[in-house]
Amino acid sequence: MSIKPLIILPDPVLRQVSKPIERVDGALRKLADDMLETMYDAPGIGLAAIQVGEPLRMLVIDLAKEDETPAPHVFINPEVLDSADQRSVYEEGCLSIPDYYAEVERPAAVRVKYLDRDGKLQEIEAEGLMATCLQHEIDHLNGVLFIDHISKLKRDMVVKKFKKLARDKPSGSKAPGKLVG
Ligand code: GNR
Ligand code: NI
Repeated sequence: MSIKPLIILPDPVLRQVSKPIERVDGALRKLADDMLETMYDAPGIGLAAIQVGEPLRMLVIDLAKEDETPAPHVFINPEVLDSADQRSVYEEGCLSIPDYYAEVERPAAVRVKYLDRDGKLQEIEAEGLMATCLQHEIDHLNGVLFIDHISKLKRDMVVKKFKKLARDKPSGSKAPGKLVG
């Protein structure tokens, strides 16, 4: 298992639409394990493959608290079959947008079909945090970020801040990006 570097806003990779997975094999399960390890290390409660630079329709979620037994879930080619009319609001964050949080309104419950890590077709009826997290992660598979669900004013502010951060301190370097300008 290995921890992979996270892709951070405004990297255009995050806007890619991820591709359906054609076969659930050992290499894919290895990627799922690496994603789980990366998510636990961060730490976060969910992670989409595109956040580690793999444009594949796979996501992992573990909602167990730190003092609870881990409960890793792998979702391959997830599809929302139904959404509740009822909405719920959660304060969301994203490992690709570090240290920024905002309230997002989404359907309070969703029915999702997916393949599990054995390639077996499954269906889940999720509510509460699981419903929110699944929708947040499925958005990633479509190149959508939680800031796309907040006001344009707030979104523009966040994007501007992360563009400046990337300019001042390019990823993989500890030194400032430029000497002047
Ligand atoms: O760790 C995460 N926490 C979180 C909190 C509320 C709603 C969604 C999330 S997902 C996020 C990890 C992440 O960025 N997944 O893509
Ligand atoms: Ni996210």
